[in-house]
Amino acid sequence: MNKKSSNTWVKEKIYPHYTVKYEIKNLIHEKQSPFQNIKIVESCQFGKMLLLDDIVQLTEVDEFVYHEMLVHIPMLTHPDPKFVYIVGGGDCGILREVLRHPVKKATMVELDKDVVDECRQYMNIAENVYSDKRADIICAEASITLEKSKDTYDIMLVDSTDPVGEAVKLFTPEFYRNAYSRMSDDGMIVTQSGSPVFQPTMLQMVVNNMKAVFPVVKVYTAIIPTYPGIYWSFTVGSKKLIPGEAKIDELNKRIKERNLSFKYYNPELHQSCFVLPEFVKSTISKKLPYGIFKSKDVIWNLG
Ligand code: SPD
Repeated sequence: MNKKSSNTWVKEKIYPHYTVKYEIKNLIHEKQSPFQNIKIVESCQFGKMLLLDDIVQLTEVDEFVYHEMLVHIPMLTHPDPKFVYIVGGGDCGILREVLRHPVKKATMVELDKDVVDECRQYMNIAENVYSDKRADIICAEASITLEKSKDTYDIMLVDSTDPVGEAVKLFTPEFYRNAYSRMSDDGMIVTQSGSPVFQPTMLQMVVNNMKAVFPVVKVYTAIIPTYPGIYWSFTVGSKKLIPGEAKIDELNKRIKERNLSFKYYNPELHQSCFVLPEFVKSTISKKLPYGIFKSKDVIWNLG
């Protein structure tokens, strides 16, 4: 944090010459967990914010976009998702959205127990999930837990930090292979795949690695003001269902049956978010030797 005259700011440093900074009213809580630095701040513009190692993970003002788009695209593409596996997601925003569907069980596996505890105490974005009998919150390494699991899941949602440190393994073909083997026949996995503008190599890697495992791989995007570049990508790997081809009438029927309403998602957007600009199409069409993640290149690489 930077204190200058009467103003206090938190900064997300993206490049040596490009930093995004947020003026804050106060630091609500800070903790060094065994895995990362956790900060929860009250910002002047975006309400409460969660930063992990000084990277913005969510803000009260725009978290709904990320959480709705990561969850409802696959959950509404699937005719009847009952078992869901969430990788990461310690702030529980993803779990909150999943539990709005009539699922039987949502298993969330977050590595850092401190993120779960601190967000529960100070962020308050998902009050109802902790007492929901369908939610199973496990604090452990998600890929190892999945490897040992004998259960089958309809939907898997990877709500990770960027692929640095512990998170790197959640973007590899090995992880996707493991996920494939634990998935039902019409199952699918979605991961956040970074900024198409600032992290094209990350997006390429995710698409390449998923294509090594899944017959259907599709990229979609959303507008998330507090993520660098604002324009954000998600990538789906699916065994057979094609998320961008879901019919509006069918989506509306499912929304009604499941009694859902949204702040960002709607069926028209469900279709249009798969329409990509030329530069993104070109990024994801490039073949790369899969499985290679060099943080320096993958995180902030202009192309
Ligand atoms: N560059 C930031 C990417 C953050 C992705 N995870 C967000 C977690 C919100 N539940």
